[in-house]
Amino acid sequence: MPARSTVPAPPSSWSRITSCRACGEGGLQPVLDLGQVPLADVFPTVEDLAQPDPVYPLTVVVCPSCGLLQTREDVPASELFDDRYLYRSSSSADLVARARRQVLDLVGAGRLGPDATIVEIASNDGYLLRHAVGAGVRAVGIDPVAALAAEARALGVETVEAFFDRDLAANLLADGIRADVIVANNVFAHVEDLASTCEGMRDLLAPGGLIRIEVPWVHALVDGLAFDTTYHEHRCHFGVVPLVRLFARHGLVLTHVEHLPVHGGSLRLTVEHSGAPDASVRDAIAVEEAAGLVDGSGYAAFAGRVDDAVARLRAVVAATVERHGPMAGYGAAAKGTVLANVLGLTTDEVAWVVDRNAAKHGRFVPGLRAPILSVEALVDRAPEVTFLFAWNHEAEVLAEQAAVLAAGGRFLVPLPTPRTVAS
Ligand code: JHZ
Ligand code: ZN
Repeated sequence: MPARSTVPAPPSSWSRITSCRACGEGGLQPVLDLGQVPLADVFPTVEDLAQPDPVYPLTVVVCPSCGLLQTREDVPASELFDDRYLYRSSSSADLVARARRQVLDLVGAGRLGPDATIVEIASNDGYLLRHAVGAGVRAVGIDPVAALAAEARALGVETVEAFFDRDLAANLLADGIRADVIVANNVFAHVEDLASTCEGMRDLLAPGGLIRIEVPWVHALVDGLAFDTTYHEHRCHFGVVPLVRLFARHGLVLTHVEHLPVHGGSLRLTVEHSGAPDASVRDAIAVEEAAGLVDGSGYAAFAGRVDDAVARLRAVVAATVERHGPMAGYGAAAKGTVLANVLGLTTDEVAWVVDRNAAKHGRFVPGLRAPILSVEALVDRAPEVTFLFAWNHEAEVLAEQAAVLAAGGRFLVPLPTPRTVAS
C-alpha cells in the first residue's frame, strides 16, 4: 500500500492575492490556515505515484471592505480544470433530479419556451441541459474540459469548450446566441475574474431575462464547520452581502435568494438586469449580520473552532481504528482530499475509498494515496466502518448503502461533530 508522500509545489505554480477578488481593495484579513494541501480535485494515476503529490499552502482571508471570504493562494484555472478534472455532476442522483426540476419549473413558469435559449456556464456532463433539450428548448452549454463537453454532446447538448468571460459572451452574441436564462451552478466560487464573468452574463442576458446561480453559502461553511469545502478550486465563499455589492458594481441586481440543502447549505440566487431585492434577500442579510459575517466578528472564533473539530475527529479516528481496524472511505470528494490531508490520514486509517464516479476508479486520493474503487467494494470487502467523506450526501449514500448497514456496517460522519451511523 503506498504511503503518504507530498512535496511543496514549485513557487512558480501558484501566487498569493493581495487585493479582494470582488472589490479590489487591499488589507485582506487572515481567517483560517489549513497548512499544506494538495489540489483537491486532481486525482493522481498509478504512474503519478512515482512522484510525491504536490501540496500548496491553503489560507482563507476576508475582505474588510466588502466582506467576501476568499482563498489567498491562487492556482491558475488551467492547472485546476484540465482532463484530470474528473468531477461529474451526474454522480449524484439528487443533483440530477434537482436540475431536472429547475429546468421544468422554468418551462412551467413560461421562462423557457420553444423560442427561448438557456445557457449554462460550467455545464459539466450535461446533467442539467439534457432536460432542457428534452423539453424542446435550445440549450447551449459552456465548459472548458474537453472530456465533459464530449459527454454532454453525446446527450445532445450543444457545448462550447471554453471558460466563460466577457469575451466569450461577445463571441456568443456575435454568433446570434442571447440567453433568456443563464444558469451557473457551483461554478461561481471557481471564477478567477468576477468582474469579467458578471459583465459577460449581463451582456449575454436578453432584456427581461433571468440568471440563476447556485453557490455554497458562507454561513453554512462557518456555522456548520464545513472547513473541508475550502480548497484552491474554491476561490470565494459567498455571502449575500458581498454578492449584492458585487452584482451592483456590474450592472446587475440580486432580486431573490432561495436556500438549498446542497453541500451543507447553498444559495440559489436570482439575478436580473433591474428590479429590487425582495424580503428573501433582506432575511439572508439579517442572518449574516447576526452571525457576525458582515462586521467580521463571526470569523474571529472560526479558526479555533476548526482546530477543536480537527482534534476531536483525530481522536475519534484513532479510537475507531484501534477498535475496528482500518476504515474504508465513501466519496473521493474534493472536500475529502482536504479533510484527509488536514487530519494527516494514512492508509493505515483509511485504506481505500469508493466512489460512484467510474472516471475516478483506478486513481488515488491526493496526499492520502488510498486507491479509489467502485462502490460495490463495500459489499465485497465488508469493512466494519466507512468514513463518509461525502458527508453532504449522507441521506443519498445511506439509502444506497442500506444493505451494508443491515449487514452490520457502520458509517462515520465526520462533520460538524463526528457521529457513527449504524442500523
Ligand atoms: P460532492 C464538488 O465538490 C465539486 P466535492 C466541485 N469542486 C465544487 O465546486 C463543489 O462540489 C461545490 C460521489 N458520490 O458532490 C461523487 C458517490 O459516490 O460532494 C463525488 O465524487 N455516491 C466542483 O467533490 C463525491 O461522492 C453518491 O451517492 O467535494 C462527492 O462529491 C453521491 C451523492 C456522490 O463534492
Ligand atoms: Zn472586497
